[in-house]
Amino acid sequence: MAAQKKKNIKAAAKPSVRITASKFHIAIVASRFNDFISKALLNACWMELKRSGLRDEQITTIWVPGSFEIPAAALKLARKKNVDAVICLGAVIRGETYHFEVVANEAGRGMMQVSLATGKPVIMGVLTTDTVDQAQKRAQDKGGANKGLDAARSALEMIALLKQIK
Ligand code: INI
Repeated sequence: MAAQKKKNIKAAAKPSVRITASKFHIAIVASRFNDFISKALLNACWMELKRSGLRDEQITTIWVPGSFEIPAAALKLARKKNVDAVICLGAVIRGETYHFEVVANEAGRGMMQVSLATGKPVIMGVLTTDTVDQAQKRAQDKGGANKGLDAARSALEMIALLKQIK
């Protein structure tokens, strides 16, 4: 019993599937609003996908005006037969009004809806922060802190995992 528990906990700490990127096609939807953050996320995401073995032609990137528009584009891409996952990148940074909540909540809800409706991984690489500084810290490359890198890894893991579940 104790040994099985130990084994399960150990297994949870790292991806349970082998990630081989040779045949995947990944679509990235990036938000132009706060594009100084989106570009930094995109760069780290792209580098990680390439490091994992994807070729340029296996990655499609499209830009939308703001994070609120991400789900509509993600849905169209996720419905494509040759797209295995959609990675969404952007930054919603709190301002003085309720707009932040609406954009952040609806973007998040929309991404999850696309994933559940299509059965494909839709990765939430949209930062929701109180300040620009918090966003910049999560979009910098020092110490592997860039959430674009995490988004790439999550996409690859989820593609492999969902394909494995029969
Ligand atoms: N879009 C973002 O991606 N981040 C934000 O911080 C943001 N703020 O703060 O307003 C934002 N707004 C634009 C929104 O996503 C839509 O593009 C716009 O409302 C038009 O539908």
